[in-house]
Amino acid sequence: MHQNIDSLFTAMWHDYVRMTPSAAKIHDLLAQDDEIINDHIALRTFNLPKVGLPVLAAHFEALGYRAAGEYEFKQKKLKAKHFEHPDATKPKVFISELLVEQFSPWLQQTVAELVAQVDAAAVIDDEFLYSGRHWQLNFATYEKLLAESEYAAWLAAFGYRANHFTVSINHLRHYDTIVAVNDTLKHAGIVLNSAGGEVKGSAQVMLEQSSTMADQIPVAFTDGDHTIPSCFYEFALRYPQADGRLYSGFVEASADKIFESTNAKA
Ligand code: OOG
Ligand code: NI
Repeated sequence: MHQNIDSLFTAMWHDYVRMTPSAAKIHDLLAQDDEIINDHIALRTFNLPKVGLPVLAAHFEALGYRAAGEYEFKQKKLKAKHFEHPDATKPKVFISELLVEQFSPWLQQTVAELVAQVDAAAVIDDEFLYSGRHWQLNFATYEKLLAESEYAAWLAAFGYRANHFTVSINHLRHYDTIVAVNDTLKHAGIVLNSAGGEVKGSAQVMLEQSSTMADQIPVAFTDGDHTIPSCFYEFALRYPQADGRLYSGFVEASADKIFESTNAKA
């Protein structure tokens, strides 16, 4: 387990930027002379005991994080939880898991074979949360997974690492609205995820979110390199609750569309 929250997120950021070259560019574009505050990261996994959501969560719980919200995505066959730290300046963590038993026998068998290749000791290593893929994967299997579940294919290709970081718009001095952030990004040629509209959520649900479409990078499969969607960047504006504190949860209907940021562009 990691000893320190900040060093864990720094290590995850370095891995994430390698997967997502545009994130470094966007970070600099929005930062100007400000510091960028990370609202949250997200991790994905399969719901098999060796690597399930609780296994990933344990790394954060050991650092003082506590489960704070639960979410279900029936169509995508996913469950998720989010975790918060008592120190509200620490990023929130959104962890989802694929409900493997709801898929075809072929997918269940394939995922079992991938997870069987994970060293049981690796999952408690300090580095696990930015260690990537722990299995062999050929491109035909990736494409066949993609036909059943985009999430399964992404996870098979990229494994254990942050699939996004999130710019806290609340902490950007030069932006008051998510639309202004989106406009800056589009002017810079960044493609946003428009599933369900560029802005997901509203002041009524106390959270507005937008995201880029994932970068495309070459990934090594056992039978050669293929360029596929990697990771994306998210932007979140949170609204104050009655008690004056910013809403700290997630919104199922919005999250459902954010997942699609790793889809291949149409
Ligand atoms: C997580 C998607 C949900 C949010 O902020 O609602 C999410 C994922 O793509 O793994 O990040
Ligand atoms: Ni997110």
